[in-house]
Amino acid sequence: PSARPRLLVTRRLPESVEAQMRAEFDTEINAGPPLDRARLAEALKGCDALACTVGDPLDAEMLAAAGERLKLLANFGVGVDHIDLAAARARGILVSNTPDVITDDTADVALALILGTLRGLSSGERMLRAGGWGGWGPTRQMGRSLTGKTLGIVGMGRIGLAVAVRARACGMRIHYHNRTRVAAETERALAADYREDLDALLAEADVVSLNCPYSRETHHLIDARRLGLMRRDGFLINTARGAIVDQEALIAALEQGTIAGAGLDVYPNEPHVDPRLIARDDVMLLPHLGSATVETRIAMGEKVLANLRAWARGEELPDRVA
Ligand code: 8YV
Repeated sequence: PSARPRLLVTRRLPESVEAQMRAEFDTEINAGPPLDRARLAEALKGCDALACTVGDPLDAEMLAAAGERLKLLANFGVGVDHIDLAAARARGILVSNTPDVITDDTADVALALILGTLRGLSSGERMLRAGGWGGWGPTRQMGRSLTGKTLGIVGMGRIGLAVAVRARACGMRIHYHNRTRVAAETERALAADYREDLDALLAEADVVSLNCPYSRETHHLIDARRLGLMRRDGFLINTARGAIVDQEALIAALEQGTIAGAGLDVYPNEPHVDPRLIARDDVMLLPHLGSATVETRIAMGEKVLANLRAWARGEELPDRVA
C-alpha cells in the first residue's frame, strides 16, 4: 500500500503539472465534466488533499461529507469564494490559493475590456464579420478616448494596482476605493486619488473597474442604486466575480441607457450568460479567461504543487489563505 497522500484533482491541469502530481502523490484526476455535488462528495471520500478550482461547491456540507482524512484544499486560482473558509478552519482543513501569478494576465484582460468597450472594438469586429462594414467614414465607429478619462478602481489589491499601471500608460486618471489606502509612495507613483466613499467614486468615474474579492460584503456591491450613481456615459468593467454586480440591475441600466456599456469576463451563474446581455452591442463579453494563458496556467499549477509539497512535508504553506 502506498504511503503517498491521496490527491483528487477536480479538473484537467497543464500536462507538466499533472505529471508532477502523479509522480509525487497518489493522484486521481477528473478528466470528465466538472463533478456535481454528489460525484464530488463520493470522489472526496478517502482523499487527503484536493486540488480544486472556482466552481467546485466546497461548502460546509460538502466538507462534512468528505470525511476525516481531508486535510488540504489547494485551490487553482486566487479567488476562494467557492470554499467555506470557516467550515474548513473548524474541521482543521488548510486552504491555499495561487496569488501573484495571475495578476498581470488578469489586469491585461481588464485593459482589453476597457479598450474593447470604449473604442467599440468588439462591436466593430462583430459588425465586420457580419458583413456590415459599409466603409470608412469620418463619423463612423466613433468610440471614446481613454486619454484623460477617470478610471475608478474598486479594490486596490494586486490586480487593481496592475490595472492602474496599465491605465496610466493609456493616459487615464486613477481614482480608487479600497478598505485601506495603499502606501503613499504607490499613490504618488500612480497619481492615484483615494476615495473612502465608494458612491463618490462611482459618480465621478468614466470607467469603473471591479477588482475586489467576492464575499458576503461584496455580494451585489454594485446594485441598482449604485448603478444609478454612475455617469450616463460611464462603463462598468468586471474581471473579478459576477455576483459582485446585481446582473438584473445591470441589464436594466443598459436597457434604460443610464450607463454607456459594460465589459465582462465573469458572470453570476457561469457558464450561463444572460441572453439579454448577448443580444446587446454595448457590452463586450469574455468567457472567464482572465488568467487563461499557457504561462500563467502552468505557474498556477506550480503554485498548487508547491503548497501540496509543503503540506506533505508538514511545512508552512507558501500561499495559505487566512
Ligand atoms: C481562474 C480566477 O480562471 O484566480 C481566480 O480566482 O478566477 C481565475 O484565475 C480560475 O480560478 C481557474 O480555476
